Amino acid sequence: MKKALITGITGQDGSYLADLLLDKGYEVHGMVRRSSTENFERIAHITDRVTLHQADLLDELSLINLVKLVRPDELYNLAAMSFVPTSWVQPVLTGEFTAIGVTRVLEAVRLVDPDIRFYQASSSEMFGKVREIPQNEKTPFHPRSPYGVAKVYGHMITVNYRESYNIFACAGILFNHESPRRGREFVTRKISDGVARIKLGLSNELRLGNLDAERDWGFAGDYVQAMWLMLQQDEPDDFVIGAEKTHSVRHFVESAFAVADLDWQKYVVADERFLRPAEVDSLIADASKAHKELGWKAEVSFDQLVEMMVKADIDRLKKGA
Ligand code: NAP
Ligand code: F7E
Repeated sequence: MKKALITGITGQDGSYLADLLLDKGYEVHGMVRRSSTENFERIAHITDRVTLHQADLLDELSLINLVKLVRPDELYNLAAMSFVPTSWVQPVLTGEFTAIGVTRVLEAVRLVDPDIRFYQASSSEMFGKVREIPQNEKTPFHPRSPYGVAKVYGHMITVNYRESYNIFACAGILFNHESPRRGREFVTRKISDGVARIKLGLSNELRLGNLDAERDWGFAGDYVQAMWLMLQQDEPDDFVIGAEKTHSVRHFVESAFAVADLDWQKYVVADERFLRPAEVDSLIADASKAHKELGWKAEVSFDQLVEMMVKADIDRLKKGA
C-alpha cells in the first residue's frame, strides 16, 4: 500500500486529493496546524480514514519529525496562505508560508529521504501581467501580488531541488479551480453563496469588486487528478493545468444568477473595497503538455461548475448549515 502525506489537507484541494488517494487505496496522512477550534469541515466525511498530524510550515523541526514519522512515498505540498488580497495585508507572513515554507518542506524531504516524490502547488498567479496568451510552462513570470511573488519562489526552489539534489520534485502550475468546498472569500464561492442567500430571501445584495477580470476556471476535483498523475511519471517535470477557456467575473455572475432564475443587475453592487492594488487582468491556460504527457484534461465545464456550486449552496442553506 502506497503512503501519501498531504500538507493543507483541510483546504479545498487537500480534501479532494485525500478523497482521490483513498479511492486509489493509499494510506493517507495529513498535516494540520494547531487551532483553538477544529477546522475539519471539508474532511469530516473521511476523518476516520486518514491520519492527521500536527506540524506547521513555519516550524522546520516539526516538518522533519513528521516526514520521519510517516515516511511517505509521495508528499503533496498544498499548504499555503492562498488568498491574494490578504497577501498585501500580511506580505511577510505570506512569504514565510508560501515561499520559505516550500524550502522547509523540501529540506525535510532531502534530510529524511530524498527518494520521496514531491508535488508543489504552483499557481497561474505567477504569470500575473501576462507576457503571452495563452500561458504555458515556458511563459515568463510577472507576478502582481505578494502571493504571486511568493509562489514564484516556491516554484523555482522546487525546480532547484530537482536540479541540485535529483529529488523527484514536480510543480503543477494550476489555474483557478473551484468547487462547493472553495473558501467563501474567493470570488466564485462568494457569488454562489450570495446567489443562494438572495434566492432564499436571506440577503438582498451582493457586493463585488472588479467584474472585468478574466480567469480560466475549472473544477478542483479534476485538478487533483493532475497532481497525482505528475507523481506517477518516469521523470519529474512541471505542468500547466487549466481548462483553456477564459470568462470574466461578470460572466460568472450572470451565469450563477441565471441558475437561480434571478436578474443579477438587481442585486450586484460595485464596492471599491474589493479592488486590488494591482490586478491580474486575464489568464488562459495552454495545457497541451499535460494533455499529451499526462493524458489529463478538464472534465467539468464552466456551466456545470457554476450550476454545481449554486445548487450546493442553496441545498446547504436550506438545511440551515
Ligand atoms: P486553501 O483552501 O486556502 O487551503 C490552504 C491549506 O493550507 C489549508 O489546509 C490551511 O490550513 C493550510 N495552511 C496554511 N498555512 C499553514 C501553515 N502555516 N502550516 C500548515 N498548514 C497551513 O487552498 P486551496 O485552494 O486548497 O489551494 C491549495 C494550494 O494550491 C495552495 O498552495 C494554493 O496557493 C495553491 N493553488 C490554488 C489554486 C486554486 O485555484 N485553488 C490555484 C493554484 C494554486 P487551515 O485549514 O488551518 O487554514
Ligand atoms: O479572485 C475578482 C478579483 O480571489 C478572482 C487563489 O486560489 O486563484 C485564486 O486567486 C478575480 C480577481 O482568486 C471580487 O479581483 C471581483 O480578479 O477568486 P479570487 P484569485 O485572486 O484569482 C489562483 C490561481 C491562486 O493561486 C490563488 O491561491 O475576481 N473579484 N470581485 C473578486 N475577488 C474576490 N475574492 N472578491 C470579490 O468581491
